[in-house]
Amino acid sequence: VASPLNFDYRNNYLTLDQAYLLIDDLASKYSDLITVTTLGYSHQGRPLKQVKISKNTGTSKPAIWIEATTHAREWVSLSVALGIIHNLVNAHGNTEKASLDMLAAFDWYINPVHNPDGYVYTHTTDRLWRKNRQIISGCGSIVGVDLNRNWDVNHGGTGSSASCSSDTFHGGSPFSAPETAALKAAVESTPNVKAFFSFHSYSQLILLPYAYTTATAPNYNVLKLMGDNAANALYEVSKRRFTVGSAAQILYAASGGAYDYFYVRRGIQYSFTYELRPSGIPYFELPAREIAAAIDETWASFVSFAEQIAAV
Ligand code: ING
Ligand code: ZN
Repeated sequence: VASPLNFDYRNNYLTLDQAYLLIDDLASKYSDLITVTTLGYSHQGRPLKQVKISKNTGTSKPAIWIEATTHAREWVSLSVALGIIHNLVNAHGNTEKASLDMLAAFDWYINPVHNPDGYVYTHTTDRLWRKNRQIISGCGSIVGVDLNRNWDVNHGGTGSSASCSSDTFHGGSPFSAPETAALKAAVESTPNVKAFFSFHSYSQLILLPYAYTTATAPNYNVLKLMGDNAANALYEVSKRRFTVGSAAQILYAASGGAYDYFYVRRGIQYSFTYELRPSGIPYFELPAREIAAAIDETWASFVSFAEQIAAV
């Protein structure tokens, strides 16, 4: 039966329409747990879906925010976001290995496709497109802002470009992209946000603040221990090694990124960016047959993070 709930997101990459149908169907199936809203609209007018997963336990809980598919070509980040949504509500995959009751500990907020215009473009026109599809005055026919350079932390600084044609074009000003402005507002209107996660690919890394400077973050040692434990949990599932460290120290320096913004500007102490599989070739084009393994290994590490964050 061609119900969206049967879309096999663990073995195929979904189109935007399929992913949105799946999310809406999950929300109607688990209406006691899932609320889907629109946190804003993309440049081309597509909804930015916000999935809230919350169990009514009569107590208020800290929130954890997740965003994925900031970069259009990083398809496995959407797969992992869908896997997290599914595992949070449904005893699927490795959920039973969680010693923590994830829904008793936190309210979960997920923006699974932060860049829907770019994502559609990678399906229709250019598989390796990265930015959004924004028309910018002064850029002529060259479109697109790098949404992970458009946040207000050292905006326009090292590791970002003022050139319209660059893949790291930071945009004219912080939050000039409707997508980042909308996500900023959504996160900032959420009470008691304890942690923030961005999902990207590729390189098999768990990145800690900062990206914008090689300086060492105040709680680096705590974050490094959390990340190492999460990477070990991942290794137990798939024997894949993920390296843990600050983006500027182990990958490259980059200004205007989302997780630095929430860490530096909003005081969210537990702020991470994943770089999912693969480690190298074939880069952004992870074969569909590896999606399920990527979801399961990432989930194990994610549960480890949740356990550790719940304990501090
Ligand atoms: N890598 C990230 C990028 O935006 C990153 C690395 C993470 C930079 C967090 C800044 C902040 O360049 C990919 N693959 O997109
Ligand atoms: Zn990316």
